[in-house]
Amino acid sequence: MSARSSFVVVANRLPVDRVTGPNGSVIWRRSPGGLVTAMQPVLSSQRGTWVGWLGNATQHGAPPPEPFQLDDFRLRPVPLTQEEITRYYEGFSNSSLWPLYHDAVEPATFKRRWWEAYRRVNHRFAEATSEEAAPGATVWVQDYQLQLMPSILREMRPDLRIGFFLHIPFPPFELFMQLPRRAEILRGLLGADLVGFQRPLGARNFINLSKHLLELHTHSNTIQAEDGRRVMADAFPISIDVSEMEHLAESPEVQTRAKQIRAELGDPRVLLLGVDRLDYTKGIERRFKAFRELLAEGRLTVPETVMVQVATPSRERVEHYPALRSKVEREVGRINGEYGRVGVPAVHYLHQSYSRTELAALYCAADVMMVTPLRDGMNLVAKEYVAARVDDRGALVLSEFAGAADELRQAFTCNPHDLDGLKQTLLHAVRAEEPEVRRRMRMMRRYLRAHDVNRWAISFLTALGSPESDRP
Ligand code: GDG
Repeated sequence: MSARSSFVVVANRLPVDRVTGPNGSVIWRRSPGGLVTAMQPVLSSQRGTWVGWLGNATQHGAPPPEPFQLDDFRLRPVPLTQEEITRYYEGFSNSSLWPLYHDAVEPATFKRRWWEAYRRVNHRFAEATSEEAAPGATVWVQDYQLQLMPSILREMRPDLRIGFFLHIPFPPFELFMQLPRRAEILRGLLGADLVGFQRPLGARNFINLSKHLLELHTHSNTIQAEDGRRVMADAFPISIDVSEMEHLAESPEVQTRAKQIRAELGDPRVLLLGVDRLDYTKGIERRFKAFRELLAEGRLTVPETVMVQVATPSRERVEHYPALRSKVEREVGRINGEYGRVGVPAVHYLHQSYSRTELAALYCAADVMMVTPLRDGMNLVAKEYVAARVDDRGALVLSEFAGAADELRQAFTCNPHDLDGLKQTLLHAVRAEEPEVRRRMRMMRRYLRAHDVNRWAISFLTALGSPESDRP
């Protein structure tokens, strides 16, 4: 048995990317991201361990990778077979749970063989965690792929303090009830001491389901589980590393690049920007439709206005995603065909991944940021845009259906299902006078600086009653 940790993070993915070193050797590099930034101080001070899958990066048929050290914490890989990737990850996680938890904006698919793989993989994650966790350790489980893990782990290790955080929305009763194995999922989550959600509504839905589906006694935000334990459910809105984004945005490299981007786009009067994973929950199609109608009505014109849409490749082997890509690309072709000119497209569509620096430069260059998901747990892009606007400029158009709308209250909020309303909001943001834009941005920046991802981690661990929350 290894030297065991008093703090263990468990997530579907390990926070590393595979790069090829000299002579073709494999090197693991820390991948950027808010979650690892938030966990880093606790993981370092507690000699912590992160348990997760290495992604498709491992060689098929190779022996399971050994745990290894990265910076100052330990990584414990959990291997998945190709069949498990198909059934647990692409199947139950991303074709059943993901659409259902996002208001079924695309229909969820259920296959019985997916469930068996989901259960098996959750069990494997629990076993690996049990081996890594010291007596009385705190374990923090992340997200919808691992909802059975808290109860499996509790069965194996009743001494542990277990927290669970759901990054995506938790659906209302009517939707959750469609889920085959709904009671097992709920019991899985109730294995935790604390179940965290992005919004208060998610916590309420969870408490309501515990009461009506499992007939458990609930009081305020606690639930009495079947074994008599008290489980707490509450909202902990996640955030970003605000100062990292501010520093990036202030750097001469990003400032120069932002100017260059605007120049390359022909110095438009209004630059509209969207940055999303290419996912049907993000409302990319609605956004294009609103833009096309505004151009058709002459309320926006090219080249005074141009739109840049970064659509990062995502889940290309999962149902609905290839079809979404085709629809989006057809729409871009249509808009450019009708409203572009030689050398001046109306929409610059980029189906690529970019560096953090390039993203920051895009944020700094954009006059209007469009974040219009049909449903989103939080949406970190909205928060990154605000953090990047160190000049207090830029208007954020934000869907009410993103968790971020609870906090970024000075955004230009919209209902993306209401196309006329969306067009109206977009125009409002484009035409807003500078003092109004600055006032809104200043207030959102002030809020965000006081609510960064560090505070998120500390408040969750404090509510969990974990000694790890007493860190500097
Ligand atoms: C889930 C929930 C919740 C995007 N393109 C590139 C790139 N990104 C980065 C963004 C941002 C992140 O990816 C996307 O985060 P979101 O929050 O917008 O969305 P999901 O991926 O759906 O995340 C969501 C989140 O979990 C956290 O709890 O907010 O609701 O769905 O950070 O900047 N990063 C780089 N290149 C790209 O091309 N480097």
